[in-house]
Amino acid sequence: MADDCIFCKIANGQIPVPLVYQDERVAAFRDINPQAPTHILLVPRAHVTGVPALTDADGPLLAALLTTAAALARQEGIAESGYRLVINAGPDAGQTVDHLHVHLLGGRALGWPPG
Ligand code: DGP
Repeated sequence: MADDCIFCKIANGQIPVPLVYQDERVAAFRDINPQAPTHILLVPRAHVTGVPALTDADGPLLAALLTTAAALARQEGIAESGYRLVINAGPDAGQTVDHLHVHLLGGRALGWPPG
């Protein structure tokens, strides 16, 4: 856990944000600035700065993030209508929090290409 990381604090309960899911590896909570009717962030509970920091050893963590996203999409009722998973990496992609996070977006038609 990184002392100055907001997502570490949320994922580990130091900042009281309602979690929509948690287990030993993954936590999920609603985005503070939702871009769609469903906008959930899934994060590892351990601090990982982002995609560029991933290694082969993170395979099980990535599988857990994606399967949890699929389960939450079913729970949100958007599995059939469709949804998008987004991981922003670096400034051009608009990454603002340096803790790996998967955006789960759905509940409306999402444009392509993204802005
Ligand atoms: P990104 O641009 O991919 O780094 O997305 C970061 C997202 O995190 C952004 O959509 C807003 C969200 N966010 C930032 N701070 C907080 C917070 O304190 N609580 C919650 N729930 N979401 C946050």
